[in-house]
Amino acid sequence: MAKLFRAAIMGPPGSGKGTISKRIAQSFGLLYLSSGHYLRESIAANTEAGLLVKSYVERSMLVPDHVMTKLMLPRLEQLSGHSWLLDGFPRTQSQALALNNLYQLDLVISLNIPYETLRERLSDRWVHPASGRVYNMGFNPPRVQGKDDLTGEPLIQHDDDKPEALMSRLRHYKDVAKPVMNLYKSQGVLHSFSGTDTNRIWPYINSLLNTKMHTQPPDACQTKTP
Ligand code: G5P
Ligand code: MG
Repeated sequence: MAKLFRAAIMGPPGSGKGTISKRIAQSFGLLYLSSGHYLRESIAANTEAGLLVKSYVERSMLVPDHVMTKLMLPRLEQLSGHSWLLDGFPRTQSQALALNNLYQLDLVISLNIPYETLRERLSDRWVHPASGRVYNMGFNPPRVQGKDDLTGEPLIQHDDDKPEALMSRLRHYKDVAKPVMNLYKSQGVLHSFSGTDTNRIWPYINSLLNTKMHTQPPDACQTKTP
């Protein structure tokens, strides 16, 4: 049986985690688990836990660690015989340590995207507040302008996606992500990719995965796109 492969992708809001994860899942057959997706599912279920989650996600604030680990870890335990890719989890040191107690990751991809690029992408972002579904007017617009695809309800733009708030969120992301990146760097599994365009970063990630999944060398390096 082929060796199981466990990976995670990290990056600030709007950095392309979801877009790249879908390509990885499709090309390499990894199961893809997105923290944002499970959070939105929990919001849609309208339970007490969902309402709590909503109060954080609506303000683009991090959901508390104990809620996140309870949401993600049992799902992984059900997938013990599978290879997988995590998108958006772990995001804090405490989440990374909780995951690390259960699984040693083979690869962590970190997306390093310039602030100006993120600002442009996120300032074009519209959200369906009840479900947390996100649209981008340039890249993935709703079918009807200003309306959610599933419910037809109006979309809104977050105050947090305005430039001043965005800057502080991105700074916060960096602070919180640093110890997580240090952990994976010390384990030799962290690979960082820099660039402004997902389609230009993708071939480098694709080729790294081809190497890792077929040979799994124990060494680590920092991969930079030009
Ligand atoms: P999410 O759902 O993980 P975010 O805020 O981290 O949400 P998001 O929006 O999902 O990030 P992404 O997945 O990094 O962004 O990027 P994406 O969706 O692929 O691309 C962003 C947009 O840019 C898309 O519209 C895409 O089409 C477009 N795009 C991609 N590439 C390009 C390109 O090359 N060019 C152009 N022009 N456009 C492009 O988390 C949501 C919330 O849940 C909570 C937090 O509150 C978070 O805010 N949360 C957690 N809280 C605590 N701990 C965790 N582990 C949490 N995980 C989620
Ligand atoms: Mg995403």
